[in-house]
Amino acid sequence: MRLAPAAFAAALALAPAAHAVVLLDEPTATAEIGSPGSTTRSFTAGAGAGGIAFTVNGYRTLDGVGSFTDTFTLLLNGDAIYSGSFNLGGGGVDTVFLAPIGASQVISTPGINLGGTAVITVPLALLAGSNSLEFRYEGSDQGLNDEAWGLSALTVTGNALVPEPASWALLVAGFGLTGAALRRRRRALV
Ligand SMILES: [Ca+2]
Ligand SMILES: [Ca+2]
Repeated sequence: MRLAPAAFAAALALAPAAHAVVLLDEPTATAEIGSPGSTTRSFTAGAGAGGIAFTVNGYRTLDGVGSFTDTFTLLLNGDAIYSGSFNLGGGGVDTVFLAPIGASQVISTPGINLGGTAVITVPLALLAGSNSLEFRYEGSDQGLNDEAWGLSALTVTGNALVPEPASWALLVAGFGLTGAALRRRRRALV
C-alpha cells in the first residue's frame, strides 16, 4: 500500500511512544482492614517499568518486629515484591524483609497506641494488559479493636496500554483510504 506523505507523517505522529501515565489514583483513605487481611487492585498497563507510591495507615497498635509482629506484603501479579514490618503505634522495630532496588519507606510513629504511617514507593515491572496488586497484612490476630490498617495516597504509574499491531494496521489502512479519496477528489476538481 502506498501512503500519501501527509498521511504517513500523521500515522507516525500517532505511533505509540512509551511514556509514564497515571494508571491508578486513589488519594482517599480506605476503610480500616484487620490483620490478617488484604485488598487488591486490578488495572491495565503497557509492558515495562512503572512504580507505585502509597501510604500504609496503621491504627492504634500495629506492631513492628517484636512480640506481636505484623508483616505487610505487596504482591504484583501474585508474586511478593516488597514486605516489611513497621511499628505503627504498637511496638517492636521497623524492618524491611524484601524490597527491589529503588524502593523506599518513611515510617512515622507519633506514639504508643497512636497508630502511624509508612509511606512506601516500589518500582514495578508491569505486564502488557491486566495487572493486579495485592496489599496484605499478616501477623498476630489481635482484632480490629487493638489494631487495623488501611491505605491512602495510592498512585500507580507506568506505560499506557497501546493498541495491538492489528489495530495500528487498520488505522494506517484508514489513512491510506483517506489519502486515496483526497486524490480522487483532487482529480475530479481538475
Ligand atoms: Ca498491637
Ligand atoms: Ca500485632
